[in-house]
Formats: sequence, C-alpha cells, structure tokens
Amino acid sequence: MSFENKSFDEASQELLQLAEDKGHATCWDRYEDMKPQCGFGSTGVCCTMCLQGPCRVNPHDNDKGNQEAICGARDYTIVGRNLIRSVAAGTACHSGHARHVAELLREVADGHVDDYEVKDEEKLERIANKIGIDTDGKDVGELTKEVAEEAISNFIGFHGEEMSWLKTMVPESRYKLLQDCDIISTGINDAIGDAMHRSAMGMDSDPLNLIFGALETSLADFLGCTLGTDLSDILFGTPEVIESEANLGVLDEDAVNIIVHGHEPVLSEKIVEAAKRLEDEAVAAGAENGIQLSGICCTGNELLMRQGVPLATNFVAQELAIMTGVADAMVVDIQCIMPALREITGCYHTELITTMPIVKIPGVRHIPFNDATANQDADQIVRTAIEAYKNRSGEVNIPEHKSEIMAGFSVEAMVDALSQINEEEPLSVITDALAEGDIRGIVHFAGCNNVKVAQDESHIAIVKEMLANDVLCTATGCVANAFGKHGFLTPEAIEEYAGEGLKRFFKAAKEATGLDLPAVFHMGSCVDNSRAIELVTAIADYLGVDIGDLPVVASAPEAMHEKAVSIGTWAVTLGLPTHVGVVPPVTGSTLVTEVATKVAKDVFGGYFIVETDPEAAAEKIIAELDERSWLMEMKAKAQEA
Ligand code: NFS
Ligand code: SF4
Repeated sequence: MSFENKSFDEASQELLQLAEDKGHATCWDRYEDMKPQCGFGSTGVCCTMCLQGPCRVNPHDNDKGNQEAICGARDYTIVGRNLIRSVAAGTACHSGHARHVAELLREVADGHVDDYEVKDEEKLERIANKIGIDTDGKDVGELTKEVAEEAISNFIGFHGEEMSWLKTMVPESRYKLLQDCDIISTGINDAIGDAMHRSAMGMDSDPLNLIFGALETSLADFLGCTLGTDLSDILFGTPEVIESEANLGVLDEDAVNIIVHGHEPVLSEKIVEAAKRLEDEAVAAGAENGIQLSGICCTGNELLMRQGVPLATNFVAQELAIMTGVADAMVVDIQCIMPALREITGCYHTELITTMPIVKIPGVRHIPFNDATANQDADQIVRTAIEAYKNRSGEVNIPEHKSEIMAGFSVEAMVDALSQINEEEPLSVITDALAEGDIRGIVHFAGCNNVKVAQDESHIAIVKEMLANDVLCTATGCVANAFGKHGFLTPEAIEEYAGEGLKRFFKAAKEATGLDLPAVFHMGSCVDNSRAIELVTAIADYLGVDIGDLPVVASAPEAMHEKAVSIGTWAVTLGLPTHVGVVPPVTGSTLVTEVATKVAKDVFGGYFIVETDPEAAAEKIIAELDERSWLMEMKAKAQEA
C-alpha cells in the first residue's frame, strides 16, 4: 500500500509502512477511528459553556429555522463564543511562552540566575530605542531590566492604558485604525481574561461584538508572539543566515540521538550546550559520533535558526520519528506534543522526557527544568539520553531522506543581505522588483500539519505555484520545516521552480553580492510570524503606505492548532488576506462566516480565504496579489497626477 493519502513526505511514507507492518497505531489511524467527526463540533455550533449543555443547535432546521439553545443562544452566538475562546487559547500559548522569556530576562538582569546571559546587546539596545527607553549612559544590566519590565507590564495594564509595545510594531495608519475600532487591550492577560469572561454563559451574545472581541484578543497574541521573538533574540542571539539539513535522515545510527520537541528556546538552547559538554560521555558509552541533536516543531525551528541544529520532521510525524529505533530521547517542553508519544516510546528504548510543570504525561519520566538550575537540569536530561542509548537493541530504520537547507532569515539577516545590494535603501531592492514586476507579490506561509491533509502536500503544491508565478516566499513553523524537507530552502530550488521574474531577482542579488539565496526564506518558529509583520511593516513604512495596501498575502495550508486561529485572526486584523487550507469551525454561522471571509475586507483590508483545494487556493492568492498591485499602481498614478 502506498501512503500518499497520508503523507507527501517519503521518509514518513517509509515509516508508515513500518508502522503497518509492526501494528503501531498512529494519528492517521486514530483519525479514521474518529470518523465521522461530529457535524455540530466541526461547524462550531456546539456549546458547553454551562452545565445545562451541551447545546447543539441546527442552523438550518427547516421547521424551527435558526434553532435556539436552552438559554436562547443562536448559531452566531455559539460560533462567536467558540471562536473567541480559541483565539484566547492561542494567545495564552504564545504569551505563556513569551512570559517565561520575559521573566527570565528580568531574573538575568537582577542577577538571580547565572546560567543565562544577554547574548545580543545590539538587539537589546535596538529594542530599547524602539519602545522609547532612554539608553544613554545605561549599562547592559540596567537596560535589560528596563526592557524586561516594560515587557512584563504589557501583560497587565495596571493603568488602563493601551499595551504600549503594540504601537511600535505596525505602521501608524494601521495603529490608528485599530484605535478607531477600539480593539487595543490594556494588556495581554487582560485580553485573555476578557475573552473568557465575555464568552461565558449569559454574557456577550452579539456576534459582531464577539468578533471584535476576538480581534482584540488576537492583537494581544500578536504582541505575545513579538515578545517571544524579540526577547529570545536578546537572550540567545538574533538569527543569521545558517546552513543545515532537514528530515529524518539527519538521525545518526552511531550517535546518541536527542530530539527536542516543543517550543521554547529556554530549555533547548541549554540542551545544545549540555550536548557539547557531555559529548565525551556519549563517545565513552559507545556512540562513536557523539551526540546528534535534532528538532521537531517550533523548538526545532528555534534551534535551527540560531544554532543550525537540523530539523528531524514536523508536527504530524512526531510518532514516526520514534519508529526509527534510534531516538534515544525525546525531550519536550510545551505545546504540540501528542500524548500518543507515550504509547509509541513504550514500544522502544526511547526515553520520553517532559520538563515543564504544566506539561506532564501520565507514566512518563518528568525531569523538572528550572531556569535557576538550567545547566544542571540540561546535563541530567542529556545523561538520561546517554543511558537510554546503552539500552538500544531493536532494529534501526532511519529513512535516508534529508535535504540541505538554508535558514536564519530574521529581518536583520534579510536587511543585511539586501544592504549588500543597496546599502542606503536595502528595502528598495524588494520594492523596485515589485514595481518592475519581477516579483508579483509576497506570500508568507505559516502553520502546521493537520491529519486532514496529506502531510505537506498542500504546502508543497501551493509554494510551487507561488514560485512559478514569481511570488517571493517567506515561511515559519511546520510549513517552513516542510519546505526544508522537500528542498525549497535551497538556491537550487530557484532554478527548478521559480518563474522568469523571480529568477531575474535572485540572479541580480547573486551578481551584486555573491550570495546564493534560497527560494524560500525560513523566518523561524510560529512566534516568529512577528518577523513577517516586522518585514511587511518596514516595507509599508518605506513606501509610505499601509500593510493593507501591499501585495502581501498570508497562507496556512495545513492549519491545526488554536495558535493558528489566533495568528490568522491578527494577520487579517493587520490587513493581510489570509488563506486557510482547513475549514475552521465557524461555518455553522452564515453571519460569522460572511464577516470573516467578506466584510472584514472592507474594514481591515484583510479577510479569510477558506480554500481546501491547493490549486484553487493558489489562484485566489495570486488574484489577490494582482488586485493589490494594480490598486497600488493606480494610487501612485493618482498621486502623480
Ligand atoms: Ni505553530 Fe509550532 Fe507546528 Fe503548528 Fe505546532 S509546532 S507554534 S502550532 S504544529 S506550526
Ligand atoms: Fe446551552 Fe446556553 Fe448553556 Fe451554552 S450557555 S450550554 S447554549 S444553555
């Protein structure tokens, strides 16, 4: 049997065959078991907000029309409430991650932890300037403290003021629009609290009010993502262009393989250091190649971006990585960690290790990771992996597939590259190419894998169309990982997939700088979607226009997590048409669906394009890019006249 309906990734296909041979169940099998999935849940019209429920209303009941729930709630209220709660959950994830980094930064400034230090003083100063902190005469410690405290104060708005950081993150025109719509919260935690409060039983039932509430919450998520990115850059360094590899072929039979999985660099950066420190112990245990680290999900992306650690695979294949037989430890922190890992690691010698107080799995080894004892904890984790290596016995099934990749494209790294072409005005390299038509627009890819789509298939189908149509592509999260595995993060992919205009753009860049750039720019983890907005804002400011004017579209072809819902929502709010390749649970309300897919465009410029067919999606994305380019041209002509 071929496994093309489950995964487009050949490494995954090989291991799916193995799973079948050995009788291991995977998420794909469990997905089949879940069918048929409940129509009420799938369309967002199931409410469990009070103990009288669940209420499942039928929006299209011929006898009763739009059916009312016990309390009288209708489809639009229930869909609106479920939506805002999803956005709040996504926001809690990103901002929980950011909060940890912010608090760590403050601890570092206060001298309470010894195992971390500020690695990027330049970024520290740049961020301080950006948020209006006077840097004159202050040393690194003072500045770190002030930046950390300003970040933490953005979580709770004691003084009833708008989250101060947000203003620095978008063009003035966009900020004004957000203010006019009255959707800027006083703090990240306030936004999450309000979202939960207003969606409780007997609270907000006005769908429009709930939708605007969801937008407000999503802006808090955007801030959480930005803090996660900026503060991590300060602590661990701003990514620079780096080379590495992607896919399960990076696992090394002759090394102790430690796979880090989750999201925060706070833990995984320490694992990198500990792995170097304890390399000799691994060799002494018989692993002649020492320790091989690799990553899954966004912690993989974080380590790739800053340390060049290779990517093992992306979200939906996390169980398959264990079936290689050489994963000595899988170390997880927060988010996107399937509880199913326990079952599959139980069949192998693999040590599954949880580390965070809010993520435990029954029956799984927990090694608490504390910032104050980080080095010691990381050593214990790595030593546990080395011990597990000694127990390795079963057969080895490492797929040979892997691809070379280039990553590390922070906005700083991109501007740095562009300034080798035009030192004075680096962004003009992109805007000129847009004006001349060599580049038709920019598409930023974000998001996950989803078992409802064959792994990576939609990602690859859409990016191929984009490149062939001269679209400049950036990516974060599991889709960036997919592009890595399938060879799109290489210069060679330009030759293979790009249209003539895009080829000219990259050729000119190469001639001016000697740099071989990849066909797609890997900008990092999912919190690093903030980097995409930083880039877009810089371009908008350079041209003196708004984000909503630019030929830029976002796409999440295989969205899965509530985090993807919150990111998609802020992308729309910030003015980006946003494609989603999986139907979100809102279609039970025609009203909410119409607002999300049509009305939003009139207010914000951004709106959701829900399209599960990748070819149709690509067409819609390109039509949107063309429409925006045309409008920009018309506006420029009108200004000249
Ligand atoms: Ni983003 Fe990253 Fe992957 Fe999706 Fe999960 S790892 S935070 S949520 S599945 S892209
Ligand atoms: Fe039903 Fe209303 Fe309770 Fe929801 S809040 S479960 S719709 S009675």
